[in-house]
Amino acid sequence: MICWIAADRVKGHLRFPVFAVCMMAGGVLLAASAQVRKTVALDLGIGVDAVTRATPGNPKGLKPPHLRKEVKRKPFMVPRGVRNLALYKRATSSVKESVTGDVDQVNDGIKKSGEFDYVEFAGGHHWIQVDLGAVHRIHAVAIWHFYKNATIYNDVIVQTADDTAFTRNVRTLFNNDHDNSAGMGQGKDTAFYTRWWGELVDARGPESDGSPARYVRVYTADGVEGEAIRFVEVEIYGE
Ligand SMILES: [Ca+2]
Ligand SMILES: [Ca+2]
Repeated sequence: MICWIAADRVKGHLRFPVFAVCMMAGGVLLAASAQVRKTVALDLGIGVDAVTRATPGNPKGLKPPHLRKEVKRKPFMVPRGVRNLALYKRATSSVKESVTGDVDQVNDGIKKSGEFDYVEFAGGHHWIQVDLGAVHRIHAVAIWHFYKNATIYNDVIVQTADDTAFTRNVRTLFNNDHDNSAGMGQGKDTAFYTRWWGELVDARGPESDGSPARYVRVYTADGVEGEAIRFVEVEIYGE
């Protein structure tokens, strides 16, 4: 530790110190302040004009046992500067041909839920995938399935990996396949109604500094009443 002390000395006695600066202490304080990053509430861009304000209501059919009670989502805090990295990046899917729409629609920035605002896949358990082009630290994955008519989709699983084929360093961020019907492992996350505010998957990690990812996959099976798989938009927030 390096300190300077400026003082008036009178007859060999220290009369009063004028200032003392301790570089080590200062350095520690600076380092600590650098670790505490300014966070802001994530803005998903879901203003009135951006989404379809669907008629409220819930499907009257089956209610899966792991269905979550709907409550207003708390502000989701992320470091300042975190933005949607998925927009217009390369998107692919597990199907050769969609029933309607194009896979590019999952990251075209359009989150409305009208007649032509989604890509639809035939039954099964399918995925869409976005290549961020490089490894980023991601903090959230936001998903809009078709929501004009509220639906509960089965087996929603969100994973990241280091390669496009998902063979290396596969990590699961979200899995609500409570009965392992998709065969990818039993998930502990809850089922949810599709809504205009989207489903937000937390990727901030234990240190709140995000998760490294390049490839992000979102799996979905058909709805609890047999609804077709329809993706409207997927956003991946990171830096
Ligand atoms: Ca879209
Ligand atoms: Ca299931």
